Order: sequence, then C-alpha cells, then structure tokens
Amino acid sequence: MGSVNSSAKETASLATGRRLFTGGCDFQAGVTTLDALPESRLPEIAFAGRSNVGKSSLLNALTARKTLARTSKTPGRTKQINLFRLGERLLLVDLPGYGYARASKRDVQQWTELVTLYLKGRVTLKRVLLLVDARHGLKESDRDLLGMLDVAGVSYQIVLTKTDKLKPEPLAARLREIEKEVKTHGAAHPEIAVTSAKTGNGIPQLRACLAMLA
Ligand SMILES: Nc1nc2c(ncn2[C@@H]2O[C@H](COP(=O)(O)OP(=O)(O)O)[C@@H](O)[C@H]2O)c(=O)[nH]1
Ligand SMILES: [Mg+2]
Repeated sequence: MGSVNSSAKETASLATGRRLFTGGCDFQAGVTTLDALPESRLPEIAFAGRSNVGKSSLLNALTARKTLARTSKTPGRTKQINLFRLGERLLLVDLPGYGYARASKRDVQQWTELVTLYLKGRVTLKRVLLLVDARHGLKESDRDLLGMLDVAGVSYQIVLTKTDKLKPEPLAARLREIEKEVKTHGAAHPEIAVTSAKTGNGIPQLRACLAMLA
C-alpha cells in the first residue's frame, strides 16, 4: 500500500517536472557584468561546471530543446551569464565554465569576480548545480567553487554528466567517492543527480527535483 502511494507520488512529480521543463523556455538575457543582470522575483537555479563538462547539453536535455544553449567543441568560449526563463516559474542561469586549460590569469580573475558577486548577491538563487564529468570526478577548480559556495552559504547539488561513458561499477564507485567528499560540506544537497544528456538517463528525475524549487 505504502509503496503504491509512494510510486504514485513519484509518477506525479515526474509529470510535474516534465510539464515545467518542456512547457516553453525563453532566452531572457546574456550579461557580462553584474549590473546588467535583470532584477527578478523568480526562484533561480544556476548551472556551473568546468568547460566542456556538458552544461549546454544538459540545459538542452532538460528543456527538450536542441539549441537553447549552444554546445561546442571549442571549450572556454562563453564568458557571460545566460538566463533562461521557464514559464513564469523558474529562471535557469548558465554560468560561464571554468577550468579551461588555456585560460589566462586575467580570465580566471574575471570569472571569479563575476561569479563570486553573483553567488553572494543574488537573493533569488535557490540552488547551484555543480556539474561534474562522471569520468573525471571532482577537480581542484570544482573544489574552489565548492569553497566559494560554502562561504556564500548557497546550497548546491552535484550533477554527474556523461554517465553513459561509464560502466555501472565505475559509475557506482565515482558516486561513492563524491558522496564521501561532499558530506564534509554543509551546504551540499545530499542527493547526487546521475545524468546523461546523450541517453536522457536521469533527466526526468532531475526535472522533478528542480520543479520542487519553483
Ligand atoms: N557521451 C556524452 N557526451 C556528452 C554528453 N553531454 C555532453 N557531451 C559532449 O561533451 C562536449 C561538451 O558539451 P557541452 O554541452 O558543449 O559542454 P559545456 O562546455 O559544459 O557547455 C560535446 O562534445 C558534447 O557532445 C553526454 O551526456 N554524453
Ligand atoms: Mg556551454
């Protein structure tokens, strides 16, 4: 009985997530400075991660759009914060990628300044999704961001990307390893999302999880 109820609940929350994310998403703004960021009352979810982690692909998969966010083979190009509005319910914020090997010191400084100010100042920010390539796990640049989030007191959730590239066992090991590490961080959402933009695995579940913030 209990399990029947809980699976009915789960089905309902998956449907809610699907409706929200596939019901229309519009590009709202792309900004390179904080002053240019439009004021908003909508709850906001920010997407962060190293360049090439699959951020654009994940945004496209979540919103069922092929070209909402540009995917590219040349990492490290987007220097701006892009905002997408999901109906009148939620803002999705695409933060510039980091950890690009050929980034200059000046690029890193610019990124840090823009993102730190955004994270500290955005009162409507509900959660940061920190995307991590399942093959590589957490890197130093990810740990730097985790530190910034801890200081800013922003809650965050780890999202594993490109999980289609790993077999079940190494994937499970990766999950355990990251779970263990983020446990030491106060602001971490306990559940790590396991996704593949390529196969669509985990996308309905992540939509459902995020729809609860709308
Ligand atoms: N196999 C696989 N490749 C992916 C996946 N997501 C992204 N990629 C590839 O990874 C590269 C970088 O993706 P992109 O979304 O542009 O990354 P971004 O720089 O973080 O926005 C592209 O070649 C994508 O096709 C995935 O789930 N599975
Ligand atoms: Mg991108």
